[in-house]
Amino acid sequence: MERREALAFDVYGTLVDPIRIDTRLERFLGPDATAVAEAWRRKQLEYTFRLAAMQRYEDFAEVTRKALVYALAAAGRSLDPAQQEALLAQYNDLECFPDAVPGLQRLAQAGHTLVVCSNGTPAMLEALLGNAGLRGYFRALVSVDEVRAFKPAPQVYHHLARRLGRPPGAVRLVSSNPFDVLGAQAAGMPTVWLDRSGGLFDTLGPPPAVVVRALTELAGALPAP
Ligand code: 2OP
Repeated sequence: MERREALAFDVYGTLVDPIRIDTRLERFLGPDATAVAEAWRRKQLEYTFRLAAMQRYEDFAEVTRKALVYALAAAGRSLDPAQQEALLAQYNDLECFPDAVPGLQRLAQAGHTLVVCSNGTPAMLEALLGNAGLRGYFRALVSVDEVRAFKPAPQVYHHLARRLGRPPGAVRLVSSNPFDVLGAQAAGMPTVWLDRSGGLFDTLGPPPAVVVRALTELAGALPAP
């Protein structure tokens, strides 16, 4: 029997694929596109971690813009402002993973409460999830912008729990990002690791008890009450 849970989904890398922006980058950069997309994502996350460590905040749209400029420079490439704007607009229209819609459908049918918890700004999340056809599954979009901190700062997860009116132990974070899984665990939340990497988890801590390879497995993998 499935227990009805409050499930909070990470977005980038979990529901939508930030690396697939390489198809748009290809028009401008040809064969460098995938390497630049990967460097862009790595730098974007690095900036969020560094801002969190410095206890400073610039929103995710700004961080994403600065990370793009860095990734282009690191590859020895440059794009004109209109091309950069086109890429940043595309960041709100990323491809969703093929298991996202069927997985969320099953969870919604089973009666679970679904929300999003993301580094994205509220405007980014509304646009992105609307464009991906996912918005309707979520009761709330919880953005780190509301506490001006980035994952894995504990205040993000405590804020998520407050928004849901539940203690942290009664909200389960679902993420493909190990740093997010471990951050939520450190804040007292049960978690699910969505393994999109072929088994490579962080060595900072053990993977959670619930690991799935696709969102379509999740409804059947949640522990019985
Ligand atoms: C998210 O917060 C960590 O990028 C990831 O959606």
